[in-house]
Amino acid sequence: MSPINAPLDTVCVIGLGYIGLPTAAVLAQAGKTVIGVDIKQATVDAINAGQVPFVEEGLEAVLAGVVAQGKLSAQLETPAADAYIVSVPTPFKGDHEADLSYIEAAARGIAPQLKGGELVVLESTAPPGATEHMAEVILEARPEFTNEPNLANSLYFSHAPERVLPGRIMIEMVENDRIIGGLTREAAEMNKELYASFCNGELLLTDARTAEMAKLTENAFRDVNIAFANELSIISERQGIDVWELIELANHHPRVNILQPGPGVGGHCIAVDPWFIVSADREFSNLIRTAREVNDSKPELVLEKVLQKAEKFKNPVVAALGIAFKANIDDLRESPSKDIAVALTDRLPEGQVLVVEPNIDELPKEFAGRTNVELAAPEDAVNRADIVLVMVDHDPFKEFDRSMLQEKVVIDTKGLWR
Ligand code: SAJ
Repeated sequence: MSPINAPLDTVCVIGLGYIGLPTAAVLAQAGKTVIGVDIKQATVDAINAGQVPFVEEGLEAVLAGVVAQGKLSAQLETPAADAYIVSVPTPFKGDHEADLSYIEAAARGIAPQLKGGELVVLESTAPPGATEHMAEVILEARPEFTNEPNLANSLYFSHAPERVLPGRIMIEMVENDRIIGGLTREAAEMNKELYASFCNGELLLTDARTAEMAKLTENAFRDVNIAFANELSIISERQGIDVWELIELANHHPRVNILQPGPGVGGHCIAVDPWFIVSADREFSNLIRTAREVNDSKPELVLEKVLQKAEKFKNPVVAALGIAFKANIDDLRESPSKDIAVALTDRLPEGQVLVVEPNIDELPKEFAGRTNVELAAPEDAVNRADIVLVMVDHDPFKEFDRSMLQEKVVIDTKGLWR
C-alpha cells in the first residue's frame, strides 16, 4: 500500500489556541482520534475537562462532545501519530521578521516519534520558505528519512494556512475553501485527504511557497484596502469633507468598494502578516509597507485629536467607547482602541478616562495601577463625559440615545452616529 492510501486515523495537533483547538475539535468530530499538545498545563487541563479556555461561538459544545466520546484528549508531550498539524504562534522578532522558533520547537518534538509515512502540516501563518524550514529541522534530527515520496522512509510535508474569521471559526473552518501547498504533490494530496474529512469547501492544491504567500496576500490585500480608507479619512478631515458620506457615494460606482476607516488596524493577523511579505522582499514591497505605516499611524492621530479637544477642559473626562480590536468580540489583544485609551490615561493626568466595553467585566492589565480610569456603563460614562470618543462599532452602541450627546464633544472614529 502506498503511503498516500494509508489511513490517517490518529492526528496530533500541536498548539491548542484559537486555530489549533477548533481544528482538533472538528477533526475529532469527523471521526479521527485526535491528541492535542500544548505547552500550558492549564490549557491541557481545561480541554481534558471539555472546557474552552477562550471565547468562540459554538466551540465548547463540540469540544465537550468529542472529549466525552474519548475522540479528543490533550497532553504536554508530542505522541506518535499518522499526521501532525502544527498550529503555533509566529510572532515578530527584530525588524518585523517572523520568529519561527515555536515552529522549530514543534518540529523537534515531532521528530523522535516518526516511523516513516507520516504527514506533517504547517497551519501557522509564516513567510515563504517556512514549511521547507520545518521539514529541514525534522530531517536534520532524523536523517534516515527523506522528503522524496513513495519510499518506505518518506515523510510528507505540507502547508494549509487557516483563513477563519474570529467569531465565526466553527462555521468557516468547515465551509471555507482551503489552499493546500505540499513540498511534494504527494504531500499535498495526503493533506487534502485529511482535510476533506471535515472541510466542505474546495481544497485547492499548490506548492508550499505559493500557499504561504497566498495566506499573507489575503491579509495584505485587506490591510492595503483599509489603509486606503484610513488615508481618505485623514485627507477628508483636512478638506472639511465627511469621509463616511464620501465612501458611501463612491461605493455606488459598480466597480468601487472602499472599506471603512477606523482608529487603526488590530488583531493578530492583518496588522502582522503583511510585514512577513515586507521582510521577504524589502526592496519591492513599497505599497504593502506604506499601507502598514498608514494604518499604524491612525491611533496617534486619534489621540492627538482628543488631546486637542481636551485643552479647553480643566479636568477633561473622556468616555472611550470600545477597546476591543473590532466589533462584537471580547478580544483586546493588539487593539488600537485599547492602546489609545491607555495613552489617554497617561496624557491626561488631570483628567479621567471612562472605558465602556460591554464584552468584558474588568479592565485588562495594561490599565493596572492607574487611578484616572474606570470601566463604566455606556449611559453613565456619556453622562459624565466632556468628550465622547467612539472607537469600536459594537452593536449596543448603535442603539444609543443620541439626545444625550448634546453639549458633548463627539469624536466618532467609526462613523457610528453620523
Ligand atoms: N477594519 C477596519 N476597516 C474595515 C475592516 C476592518 O478598520 O473596513 C479593522 C478591524 O476593526 C480590525 C482589523 O481591521 O481592527 C482586522 O479585522 P478584520 O475583521 O478585517 O480581520 P481579522 O483580523 O478578524 O481576521 C482576518 C481575516 N482575513 C481576511 O479577511 C482577509 C480572516 O479571514 C483571517 O483568517 C484572519 O485575519 C487570520 O487569522 O489571518
